[in-house]
Amino acid sequence: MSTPIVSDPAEFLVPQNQLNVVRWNIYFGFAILAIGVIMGLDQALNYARINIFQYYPGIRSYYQGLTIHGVFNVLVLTTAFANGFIALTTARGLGRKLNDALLQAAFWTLLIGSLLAAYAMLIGKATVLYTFYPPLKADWTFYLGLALVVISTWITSANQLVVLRGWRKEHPGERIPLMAFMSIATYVMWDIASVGLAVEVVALLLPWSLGLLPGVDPMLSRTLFWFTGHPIVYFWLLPVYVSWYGMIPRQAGGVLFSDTLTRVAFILFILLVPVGFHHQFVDPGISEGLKFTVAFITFAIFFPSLMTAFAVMYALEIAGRRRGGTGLISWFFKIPWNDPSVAAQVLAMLAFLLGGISGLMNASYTMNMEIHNTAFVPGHFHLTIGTAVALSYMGIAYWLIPFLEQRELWSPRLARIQAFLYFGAVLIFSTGMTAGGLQGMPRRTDLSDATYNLPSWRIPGIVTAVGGSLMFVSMVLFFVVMVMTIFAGKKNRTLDIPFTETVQTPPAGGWQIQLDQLRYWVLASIVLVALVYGPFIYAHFPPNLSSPGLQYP
Ligand code: HAS
Ligand code: CU
Repeated sequence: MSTPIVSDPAEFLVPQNQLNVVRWNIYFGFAILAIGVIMGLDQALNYARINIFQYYPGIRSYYQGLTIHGVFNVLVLTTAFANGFIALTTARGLGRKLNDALLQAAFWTLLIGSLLAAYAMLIGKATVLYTFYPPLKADWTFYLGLALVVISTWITSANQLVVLRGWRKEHPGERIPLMAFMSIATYVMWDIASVGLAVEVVALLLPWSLGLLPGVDPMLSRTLFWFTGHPIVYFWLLPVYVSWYGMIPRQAGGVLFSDTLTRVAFILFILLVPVGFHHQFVDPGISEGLKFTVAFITFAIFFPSLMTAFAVMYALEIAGRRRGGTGLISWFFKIPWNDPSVAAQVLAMLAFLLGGISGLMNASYTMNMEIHNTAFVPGHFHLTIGTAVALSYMGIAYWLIPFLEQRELWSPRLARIQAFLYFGAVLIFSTGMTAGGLQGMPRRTDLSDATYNLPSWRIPGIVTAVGGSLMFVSMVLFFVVMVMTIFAGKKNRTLDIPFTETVQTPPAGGWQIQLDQLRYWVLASIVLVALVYGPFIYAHFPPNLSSPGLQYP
């Protein structure tokens, strides 16, 4: 006997007006992705020293294109997708409608913020890359825009907590349904993690760009940025984990074996927020002891993903065996590979195995000395955010857009081809980047115009460009399938969210019920944050606001 992971398995329907807001979040995110992807083609070709940005209307430099690529793909798309998708999974998980005003407010805040940032980047007044390290200076509209994007996530989080409170009143003593637990834990983690970025932007960069502060403190700003900049990758990843745990087992025909393990994995992400210093292993002004400690916490944050790998693989194995798979690995070929939603997401998982390995390499202090600021790093993150997350978004879209439109997916075959093409392409692309990075090929460098080059970068550069171009072709196919589904998909009014079942109901007593007390985990996380970041902030206070700004033309 297995148990659904939502409160109201048969009956609850999210109201249509709320589904509309979810839909606009998702469509806005994908529209932004389309622009980001066009910029990406230039970045990939640049590694083969082919320069095409001058054919892009309004784009003046490689760096301007790179800024748009980064900000659109990893800051705007991810937030829009999470705000829409996780609002939906929270409502469906708890079997309750969301708060209309908060849902609307989150969408408009995100939209206005994104447009402000887009405006600054497009007019060439914010060529600062997605990490916007000062003393590189952007127009105030860029910083204000990003602040609004972050605020939209807080509004979404508030919405979840309001709905959860209502649910708890009506279900005293009950365990939070797993799908809602995962969704809420994702935003609770992010609420803690986003504080660094918020302080950096609102207290330092925005007033500086408005001329209210005399200068900026690059060291402090970078540290505040990376306080958020590491856990932000889990804000991108965890909505996908909601799908991998909460939907894929069902879609593949399997079942999730442990409710408790799933909750513990999400809680570990809340606990282990303060690892951002692993992006600053080469920065001066941070003690070796602190770097060493953070290297260890980074290895610890490997575990929730290893737990996920184990749990999801087992769910897939159950599915494969139910479908007649036998032996050690043949079950793997029995899962429904012809379902593009499953295929895209399982391919995304396979890429994440490689992305995880390269993450471990980055996190290893001595290895980091070798690869930091080289193409190895984008080689790593195009397997993680660029595939584990992005290809999963596409896989989710292959049921979500039909669900939102109540139409069938247009050409599942093309969608399948798209997923496999993307997977193959990204493997080529990342191989080029990783191999080049090991030879010192730099990241974030306009190589087509650089006066220096090494012969050993030539082949990796070409491989990167070929892989990136194929990724671009695959993305075009994705958008074709999406647009055709919206306008020409066959009407079908019976579709629902595919939610998983677990082998057992979550225990109603014992230590497991403490897992739902999110406040304990938040408190523990804050203590750890204070221990890791407290000494640094204390030593760097008051900020040294003496650095003048630099503006890239
Ligand atoms: Fe990272 C840099 C370390 C995960 C994204 N990372 C970046 C940057 C980005 C990024 C964007 O320690 C660049 C930032 C910049 O612009 O400078 N990263 C890690 C570690 C992990 C990790 C230890 N990263 C991610 C994720 C990202 C992401 C997730 C986006 C979503 N990363 C680093 C470090 C740097 C870094 C350093 C700084 C480098 C530098 O010097 O600049 C870990 O969380 C990874 C854990 C993952 C696993 C894999 C689990 C596998 C699963 C799939 C299972 C497969 C199945 C299929 C079920 C342990 C869950 C089954 C089928 C079969 C039969 C096999
Ligand atoms: Cu990191």
